[in-house]
Amino acid sequence: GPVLVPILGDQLTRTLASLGGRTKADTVILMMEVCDEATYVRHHKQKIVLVFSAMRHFAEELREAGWTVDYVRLDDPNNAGSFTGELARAIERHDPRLVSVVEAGEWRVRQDMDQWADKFACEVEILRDDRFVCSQAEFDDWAKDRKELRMEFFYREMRRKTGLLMDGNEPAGGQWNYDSENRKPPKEGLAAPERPKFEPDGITHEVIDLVQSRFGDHFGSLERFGWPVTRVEAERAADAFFAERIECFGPYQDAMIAGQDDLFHSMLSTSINLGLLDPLDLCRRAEQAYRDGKAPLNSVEGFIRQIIGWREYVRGFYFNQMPGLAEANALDAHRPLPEFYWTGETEMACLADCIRSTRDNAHAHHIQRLMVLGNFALLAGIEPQAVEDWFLVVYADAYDWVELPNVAAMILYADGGKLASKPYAASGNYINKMSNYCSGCRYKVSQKTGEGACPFNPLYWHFLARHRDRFEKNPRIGRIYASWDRMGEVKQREYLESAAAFLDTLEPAAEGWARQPC
Ligand code: FAD
Ligand code: DLZ
Ligand code: SF4
Repeated sequence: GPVLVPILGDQLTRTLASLGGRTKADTVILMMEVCDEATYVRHHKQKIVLVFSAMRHFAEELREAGWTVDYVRLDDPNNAGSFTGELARAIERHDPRLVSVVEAGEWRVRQDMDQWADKFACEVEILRDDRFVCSQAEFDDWAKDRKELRMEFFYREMRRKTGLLMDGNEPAGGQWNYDSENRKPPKEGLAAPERPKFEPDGITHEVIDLVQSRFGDHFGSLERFGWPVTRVEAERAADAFFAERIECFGPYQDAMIAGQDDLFHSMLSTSINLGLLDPLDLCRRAEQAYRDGKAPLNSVEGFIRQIIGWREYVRGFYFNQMPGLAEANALDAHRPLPEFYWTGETEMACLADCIRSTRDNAHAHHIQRLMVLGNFALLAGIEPQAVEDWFLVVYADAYDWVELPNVAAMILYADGGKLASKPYAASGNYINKMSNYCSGCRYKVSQKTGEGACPFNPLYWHFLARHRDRFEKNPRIGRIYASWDRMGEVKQREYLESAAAFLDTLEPAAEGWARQPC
């Protein structure tokens, strides 16, 4: 029989390791739309449309290039509903001599995949996903003798390994990291050029109808669907970023403006994570823009750091820390997720705008995820698993390997500080400095306690006070407790009571938003 090559929904790459060295006459590519993947959490409707449409387009592209593709649709009456079930059926159909597959990106799927060799009579090979710069062995080796894992040191290794932004042995410009230049608050009237939106074609429309009818009650709106669904479209999105937005990407990376959902961000994560764009390629293009004098070093370094730094780092961290990471709850947080994360109905203007963008676009940019949506969940002590489910559901770029480290470790400190040296806790002051949200809010950011005070203010001190034992000795935030002590008991009590009163008003989310049996 032939070689059977299953390609998963986030492996839409023409140079995928499992296709290397294969001949078209001797290979059957298997692609599977399965209910398990569409519902292991109840993904935002745009995410399912994106993945199915990109899969269908990729299958077409492969067929046009002469490959044989066996494509199983979700509405196939015999669809077994899972990768393992569909592989079993495909093995019966094709009687392959070998199944060759690239390792899955999610722990959950890898567990199933590891059973395949025992389950099936034919040989099964699982190949490393070489679309990442750093292999797992390399990451584990880097991590093994370190008490603390820090992105910055890992990142320097990746710079040396790839040669990106290196002048010999030295970092370009003399510094490794230009983050201190990337914190400009938004100035009055700041506006970014619009990113290209890709009108749904026939294939996408068909998928939209399917998703409306099968997953119509999932979170999120489909009206503004405009994600790239092919490599060609994704390249156009990248071209637009390099031509129009990279210059301001760095300086305004942490800025937020009500109603401006993309600002100067690349908006390329969905395409990178699906495999439509090669991350290293994008980094080389960014470096070229700097070398040609078309983009400043702080923008280019920032962009490259997000990709070969953060993206590679969280990937390595995920497999290094699983399965424990999914259960971690170092701060012992047990409050249920508030209902407003799903409905957007809150009088906090910052949260309402971030949730609105999330619903309309299946996207929010980094600082919205980190310092608004994440910061609130941290301060309010929301249970990590509920927050993780929410982040996995709502973003079109969300896969467990990238979502979980960002949520559990980066924003919630649920790993007890293995990934980040301090919790990203902040009061309303930070949001006010970096956005224009507060001027349109019912709450007063300058008011510290009492009715009408910005809830982030008392929540911030409530968080620090309840975790004093843990954070007092932290060299990066320990000193804050001196300010707390200087306040005196009356002021402290006002903070704690204001926070408690606010927390009492939070309506817990109804069951079933994130998970429901298929
Ligand atoms: P840009 O700002 O233009 O950045 C360029 C690229 O760098 C991104 O496309 C992405 O590939 C990479 N990148 C940047 N930051 C990170 C990071 N922290 N981790 C990994 N890659 C990064 N990103 C996801 O792809 N999927 C997720 O599920 C996801 N969940 C997140 C949850 C939280 C709580 C936080 C704080 C961040 C999360 N991120 C996630 C990272 C980041 O927010 C998104 O990658 C980014 O907003 C995507 O938009 P962009 O392409 O315009 O990014
Ligand atoms: C996200 C997703 C969805 C919604 N549906 C499918 C699918 O039907 N078939 C498929 O191959 N992949 C899908 N994906 C992406 C997978 O969840 C992703 O490839 C794995 O989780 C990676 O381990
Ligand atoms: Fe958010 Fe507080 Fe500002 Fe309102 S006042 S927008 S709640 S930070």
